[in-house]
Order: sequence, then C-alpha cells, then structure tokens
Amino acid sequence: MIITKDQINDLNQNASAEQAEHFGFLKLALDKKGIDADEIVSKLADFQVAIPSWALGSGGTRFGRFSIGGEPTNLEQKLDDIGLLHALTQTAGAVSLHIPWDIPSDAAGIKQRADSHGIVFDAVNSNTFQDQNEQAQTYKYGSLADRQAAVREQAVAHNVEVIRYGKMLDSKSLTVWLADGASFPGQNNFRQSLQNTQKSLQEIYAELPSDWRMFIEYKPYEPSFYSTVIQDWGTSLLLAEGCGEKAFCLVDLGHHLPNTNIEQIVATLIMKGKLGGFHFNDSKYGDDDLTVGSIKPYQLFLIFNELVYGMNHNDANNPPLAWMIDASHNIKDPLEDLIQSLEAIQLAYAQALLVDTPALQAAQAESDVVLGQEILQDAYRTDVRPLIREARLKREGAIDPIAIYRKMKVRENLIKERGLKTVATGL
Ligand code: AOS
Ligand code: ZN
Ligand code: ZN
Ligand code: ZN
Repeated sequence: MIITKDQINDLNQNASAEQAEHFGFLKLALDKKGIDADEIVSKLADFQVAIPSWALGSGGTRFGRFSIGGEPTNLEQKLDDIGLLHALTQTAGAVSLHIPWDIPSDAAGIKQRADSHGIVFDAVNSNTFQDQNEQAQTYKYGSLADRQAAVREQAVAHNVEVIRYGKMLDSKSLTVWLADGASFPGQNNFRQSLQNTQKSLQEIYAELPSDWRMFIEYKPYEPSFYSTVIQDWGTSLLLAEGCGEKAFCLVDLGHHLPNTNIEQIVATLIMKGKLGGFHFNDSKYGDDDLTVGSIKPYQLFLIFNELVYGMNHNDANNPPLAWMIDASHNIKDPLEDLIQSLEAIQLAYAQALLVDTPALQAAQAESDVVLGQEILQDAYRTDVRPLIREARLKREGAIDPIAIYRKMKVRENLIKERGLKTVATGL
C-alpha cells in the first residue's frame, strides 16, 4: 500500500479551514512577542527523525508478544512502512538499520526502494548482544569487553562488517550499544572489561571511513543486572575521547536511573562537542521504550531547550545530531505509536524554539529565579500544534496523520496484503 500526496490533500480538506484559523491566531500572538511563526514552521519542516528498523512490528516483553498483523517481514516491507509514516508526517525521512536483523543483501535494490519513499540511511547498528547461527564464539559473557581475545575479535569483525553494509547504503555512522557487563559481583574485573572495551572500540574506529562517525551508547543496567561496562555518559565520553574526534556519545532517553537530569547531560556533552545522537523514547521506570513524550513531556521540552541552545551557541563545533527513535510497542499499532512519537518530538522542538533566550539569560544574570521559570513555562505552555500541522502541510503531509491513517484503513490494508500472522524481526 502507498499513500499519495493527492489522497492526503483530499483528506486534509475537512481540517484545512480550522487549521488556517488556528495558525493565523497563533502567528499573530507570536508576532506580538517578536517571534516569526513562518521561520519556526520552516525549521520544523526540515527536521527529520530516523525510524529504527526494529520498531515496525509489535514488540513484546518476556511475558508475551501479541501480533497486530500486517507487520513487515523483510527489509523492503519495513521501508514501505516508513514510507507510509513519512508520507503522512513528512518527518520520518530516515531509517536506522540493525544488522543482522536487516541485512541489505540487495543493497542497490534497497537503496532504490528507500529513495522512492524519500528515505535516507541514518546510523547502522551492530548487534553483539545475541548469538547468531554459524558464529564461532558466544557472546554469553561479553563481546567487545570479553576476557577472551577470540570473542573480542569476532565482535570487532562484526562491527567492521556493519560498516561495510552501511557504506553500500550511504549511511555515515555506526551506533554501538553493548550488553557487556556482569550479573554478579566477582564475575568480571571492572578495569579489565573497560580496557578491553576501549581497545576493541579503537580497532573498530580504525576502520571507520573518514566521513563517518561512531556513536557510543550507554545504559546503566539490563541485560546485566550487577554492572554494565558502558554504564553512563561519563564512561561513554571517556571511551569516545579515547577513540578520537569521530567518536561521540549517544543518549538514549531510557538509559538513565530514575530522576537523572538528562538535560544537564545534554548541555555538558554539547559543550564538549561530543554529543552524537539521540534515541528518543519515554519511560516511567527503566528502559521502558514507551512512546516519546507519553510520560514526561516537560523533561523532553527541557532537553530540547538545551539542544536548541547548544545548536545556537556551538563553541565546540558539535556536529549536527542524529535524531533517532528507539521504542518498542507491546499493545499499540506500531505505526500509530511512531506517529505519536514523531509528533511529540516536533512539539518539544517547537516549544524550545519559542524560548526567549536573551530574556532567560537576563533573568539568570539577575538571579531572578521566578522569571527564569516563567520564561521556560511560557514556551512550554504554548499550544504549538498549529505550527506542527502547518509544517506538515507545507510538505504536503497530513494535518492529522492518525486520523488519515485510520480513515485510509492502513492497518487493515496491510493485513490484507501481508496476512494476520506476521512476525517482524526486532525487539
Ligand atoms: C538497548 O537497550 C539499546 O537501546 C539499543 O539502542 C537498541 O535498543 C538495541 O540496539 C536494539 O537494536
Ligand atoms: Zn537505544
Ligand atoms: Zn535501550
Ligand atoms: Zn530503550
């Protein structure tokens, strides 16, 4: 199934008068504050987020998995699904591939398919947290950190292979997330694990093409429950600095212990020019991988506030960030869930673009605590939905993507095409 611009334009008709009215009203209000609504709309229209190839099917927990039907069963179909998302939202113009779940055996064909949907290839992800068939060594006790040289060599070789696939697709970055760690005290020597990891990462880094970047993701626990080798942003930064200027930290919003101040981490990493990218999701307890903005939308706004500030005050030349979603859907239609996530990201970005930074800096200089808070909350409490809808309209996307998705019976059509009993590779 494909969704054409004509179909979207037709279905937008019902909502277009109301949108024009809401946008006009907001534009006037922003104008009075000296903010150019059209400029914000263009920034929003340009903002693209990568969809993970592993999040297009129904996920699950260790207690069960409930298929929704019509799920993509190969990479071609996954790209088609992202094509649908992109047609509706005009925000999903990239994909982040996971090897070996999504090996592009016919790279030229895959690239062409992605092109036809207006999709580019963002970071490629390696996988040394699962054993694959025909693999000589096991990752049961570790991969890049493992005590055995043969295991580390296999894990390094896999990452180099992932870079090779990425090159075929014009991807420009590699994301490394490691499950390495220990489940019990006494299992590993902390220093040896960290040193092995650094050395292995340096070996991968040596194979990185000159215009590529390497993203090092951190996570405090799971699947190891006593210690994780790359447990936090500090460890990730240490390792990135130990590799070189093409290595960066990757912040996954779910990879923090409860109440961690993520926006402060973002500010610090941009200040060091070492923030590479994001895995967006939301969580209440741990790495819950819930819909972006579903639990802590104010935190998401504060994070975007630091990102926007960082992009405008980029003394350390932090390169443009890789924006990616990393989520999993147990009970929702994955495509509807991703539409909600994309919307939440755009909302937070739009709100952050409204922050009156000079006024905030003045309030900070005066130690006017109340005013500082007021300035942030004024931006956060603005209903920016008309700006996001306008950005989508500008690119001939849907004013209301979920409504159109449902009106066009996308899931029903996918089930007709692909069947009801489908399993997609992924988490
Ligand atoms: C794991 O917890 C990390 O978030 C990874 O980024 C990702 O979910 C995994 O690599 C799946 O590919
Ligand atoms: Zn992640
Ligand atoms: Zn995760
Ligand atoms: Zn996660």
